[in-house]
Amino acid sequence: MPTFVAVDLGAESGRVVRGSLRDGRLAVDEVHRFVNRPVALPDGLHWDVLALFADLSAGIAAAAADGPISGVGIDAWGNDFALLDRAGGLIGNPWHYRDQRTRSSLDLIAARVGAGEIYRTTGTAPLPINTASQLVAMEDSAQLEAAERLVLLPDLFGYWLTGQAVTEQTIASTSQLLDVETRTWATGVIDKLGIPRRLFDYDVVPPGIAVGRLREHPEVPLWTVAGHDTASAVAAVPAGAAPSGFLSSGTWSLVGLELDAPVLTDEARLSGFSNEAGVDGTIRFLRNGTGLWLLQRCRAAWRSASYADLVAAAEQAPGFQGLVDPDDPAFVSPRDMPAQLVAACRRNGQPVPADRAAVVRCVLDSLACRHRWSLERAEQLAGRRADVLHIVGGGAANSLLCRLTADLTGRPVLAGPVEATAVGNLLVQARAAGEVGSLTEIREVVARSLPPRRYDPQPTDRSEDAYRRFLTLLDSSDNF
Ligand code: LFR
Repeated sequence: MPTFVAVDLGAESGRVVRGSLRDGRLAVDEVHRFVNRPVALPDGLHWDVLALFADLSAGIAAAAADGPISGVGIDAWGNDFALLDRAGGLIGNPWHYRDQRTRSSLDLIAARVGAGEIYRTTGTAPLPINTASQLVAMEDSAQLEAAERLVLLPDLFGYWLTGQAVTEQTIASTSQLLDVETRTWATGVIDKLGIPRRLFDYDVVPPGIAVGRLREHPEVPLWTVAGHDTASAVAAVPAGAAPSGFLSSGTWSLVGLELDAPVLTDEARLSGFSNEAGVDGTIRFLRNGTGLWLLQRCRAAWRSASYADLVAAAEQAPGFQGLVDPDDPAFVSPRDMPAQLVAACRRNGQPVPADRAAVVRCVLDSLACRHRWSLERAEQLAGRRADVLHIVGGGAANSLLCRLTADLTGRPVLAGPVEATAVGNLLVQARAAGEVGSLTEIREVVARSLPPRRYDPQPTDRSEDAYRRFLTLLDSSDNF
């Protein structure tokens, strides 16, 4: 019975998960979970990549001590990267995409390449978190001068595990520097931005190839998987025959449709949609919106409460009172998220949440409204309708969020798997090792092993009225 190990790194936590295939079913168990703690240094906000590497290595060692493993794959959040010097050494501490140094980057990029041109080439919405935005903010820095190669984070960890560095396609597509049609580096864009071309003088490889063997466990191969966590999660959406949309719900809410070809219109760009590279040449046409980050920061501010307790309290609170736009820039990195949410309600003339339960309810109602907006806009832009909406990731365990999203979108929600990212990671390895066939077959294995939970929509006058208020709120801000 082949066993694979997925390393799945999220902005809040990382985990090492083991998966075994037997009779067309996947059994998963978590071997190690650890926190991901960003560190604020005088020059900005960074990821602690050494701590992450130590933790993921400990997880792999624990899995290997338990029995033979047929492979390891690594996925992580997008956009962030490390710079390597000519000896392959790490230069500095990789930055966190929430660091504020990219404030002027979108204007700079538009001036140098043109907002329309870079979108038509890369398919990526202009966001300050993109690798391109980060690199233009670093120009003339000593670090960039010393750098010989750029690796996105899953590839950095793969390099440290095996000594072999690769550039995996799906994670590269979060850079805003990859050509969306050819899936090779967009050298024209890179040149116009004034980013050193040598950083990208490496081939881009697809998910599912052997990278090398683990230095500490020479019998174990490292496979490329869909290195972008969202790509791994969407590969594990248990989609059947009905036309469906997806919501990959975690720190971010990624709402969209899987397509065969990108949508590169100005309208798509102005609505904030990206065309991200998926497994087997698929395109994830999605909008990247703020997600459970809002709740994560509330919980941190309140210290004690568990997510389950917070959501249970919100179930009892009256619904559709104060609404906010989750993508309000005030929520990007606030010191005190609950205070910001209250202030946003007050600023926008909304009912002001009076206690924790009301704050949580405000967050979940607002996210559900945003999910509807994004799904409907994706459908208009792509000219396709989704009859059901799959929710995968941590948010699939949040029954109130799933129910509200069903009610607002008017579509049945199929929730789960919660651990879709790790499952997608494991099954792409299994396919590389010859254990599973097509992407469709991967999804059949998921549906069989971890059947989703269904929420039927029950829209009411109050939910419709809330959505109208949400639209008014969007109209009065400059967020699309
Ligand atoms: C989700 C995700 C999103 C990306 C964001 C920041 O975890 O990877 O796809 O836009 O994190 O990198």
